[in-house]
Amino acid sequence: MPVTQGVPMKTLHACAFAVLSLASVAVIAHGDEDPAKPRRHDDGKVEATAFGQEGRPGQVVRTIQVNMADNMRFTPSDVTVRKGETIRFVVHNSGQVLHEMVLGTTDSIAQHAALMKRFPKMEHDDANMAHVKPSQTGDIVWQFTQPGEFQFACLQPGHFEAGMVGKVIVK
Ligand SMILES: [Cu+2]
Repeated sequence: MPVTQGVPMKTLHACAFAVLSLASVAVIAHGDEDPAKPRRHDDGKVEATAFGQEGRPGQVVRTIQVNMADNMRFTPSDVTVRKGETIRFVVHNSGQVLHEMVLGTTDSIAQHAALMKRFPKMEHDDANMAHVKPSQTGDIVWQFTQPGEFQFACLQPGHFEAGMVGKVIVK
């Protein structure tokens, strides 16, 4: 993991600051990750957020299949879970272009979308997102620890603006 002044480049803000402060920072083009490679869970790296935290694969209680398509829609675009549940989202891309599912709060998604607009090649890969190439499937294991209404969105250029956004209600 790239480190800037001792701060893991993990959060959106740290990431943005790193991009702003290090002109020469090596950025991995969005979508270069191998979606077939499962993310390795590391309890030591789990960070609590306002919309929950990376889930433990062994605690998954439910799998939710989500499809992403070139009409800039998620299906379903609305999911409801219970507080505390660890969900595995199995995210399929049935389109011809790269799509991604990024979980967040309404604010964090809007901020992230604005950053992606400014820095389209910004490295961004975290437990709350899955970048999925055409015809492939990725996954996100997430524990919803907070009640409320959250979002998932595709932050590929233009996709969020075209309405590629969904809602998670945590009861
Ligand atoms: Cu998309």
